Amino acid sequence: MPANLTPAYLKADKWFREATTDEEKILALQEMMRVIPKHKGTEHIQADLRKKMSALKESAEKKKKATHGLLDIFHIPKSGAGQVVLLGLPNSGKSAIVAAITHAKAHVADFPFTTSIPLPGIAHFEDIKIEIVDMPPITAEFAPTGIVNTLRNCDIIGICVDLSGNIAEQIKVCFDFLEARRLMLDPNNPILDEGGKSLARKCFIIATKKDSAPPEAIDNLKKQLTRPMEISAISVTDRASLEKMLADVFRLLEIVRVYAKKPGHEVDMKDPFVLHKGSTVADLALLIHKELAEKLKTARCWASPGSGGKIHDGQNVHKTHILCDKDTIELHFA
Ligand SMILES: Nc1nc2c(ncn2[C@@H]2O[C@H](COP(=O)(O)OP(=O)(O)OP(=O)(O)O)[C@@H](O)[C@H]2O)c(=O)[nH]1
Ligand SMILES: [Mg+2]
Repeated sequence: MPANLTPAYLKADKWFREATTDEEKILALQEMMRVIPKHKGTEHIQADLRKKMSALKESAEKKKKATHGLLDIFHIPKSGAGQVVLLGLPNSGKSAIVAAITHAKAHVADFPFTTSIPLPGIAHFEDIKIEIVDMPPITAEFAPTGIVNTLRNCDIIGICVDLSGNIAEQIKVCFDFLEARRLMLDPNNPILDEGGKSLARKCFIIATKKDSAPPEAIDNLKKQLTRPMEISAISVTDRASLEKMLADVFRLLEIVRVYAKKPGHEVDMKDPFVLHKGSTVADLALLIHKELAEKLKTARCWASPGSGGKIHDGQNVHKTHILCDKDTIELHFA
């Protein structure tokens, strides 16, 4: 009986063949097992996939034990309100961004492959911190092995495109790289891990070196995009463009800042709690302390001016109340 393999299966198969780590191969195999047409004609392939999966899981486990305690330079622990990992071709200006908006000692140079390992830095946006990770470059032929892990674990991928260079080539290389590894969000075909979490990441374009690009470069870039994507045009010599890029990142992170107030005390406006958009008063209590959350009785809210004036200052709110950016919340416990 013919197997009649579908385009979705062939895509996952390509992902598997191009994967360079056991973790990535396991993800691709899971996807192949999920999308393979389930009928008699594919039974032998399904059995082969199961065999490959158990061999890979065993090998991954062995490697984990063998390298226990060793540092994985491509594993960048998250810090701050969100993590942006930069992706781009050599010389596209990744390190210059990290050097311009963080205190990290990113090495900027006018020759390719200057950066060889990831380097995180902390940028400040208003009253929160955003982590920006400088990365080694990719080309059509080469990408460092661990780079997919760094990208897979971030909140947002910042695709750096040098506006003064070959825009079409940069878009093609970066999009092909991300699509082949299922790192780009695809609402029509979401890829989830075993826990139901998305394996793809939100991406946006950081269009670099706008000071030395021809005026039509941005329009040219927009024409090259095969799918809609936000663009932040920057130059490291233009502070305002970098501030605007951080504001774009803040919006893309879809988070809210909430200031906690103890009853009878002044509000602490310096160090907000950061939650996902749509979080409630109960989520805030949980973030502050699990045990306290169980004892949460009532809450009062001083809404941010941008929330539409539906809440008056100090109004009692239910624990299911959805928080807005810059709300001040006073929690009362039993
Ligand atoms: N005119 C101008 N030059 C820039 C800008 N950003 C970066 N450059 C220059 O572009 C060159 C490459 O910048 P890098 O930041 O080192 O590029 P990279 O993407 O980190 O390069 P790799 O480490 O090889 O991946 C350097 O000479 C920078 O000075 C910019 O906004 N305007
Ligand atoms: Mg660099």
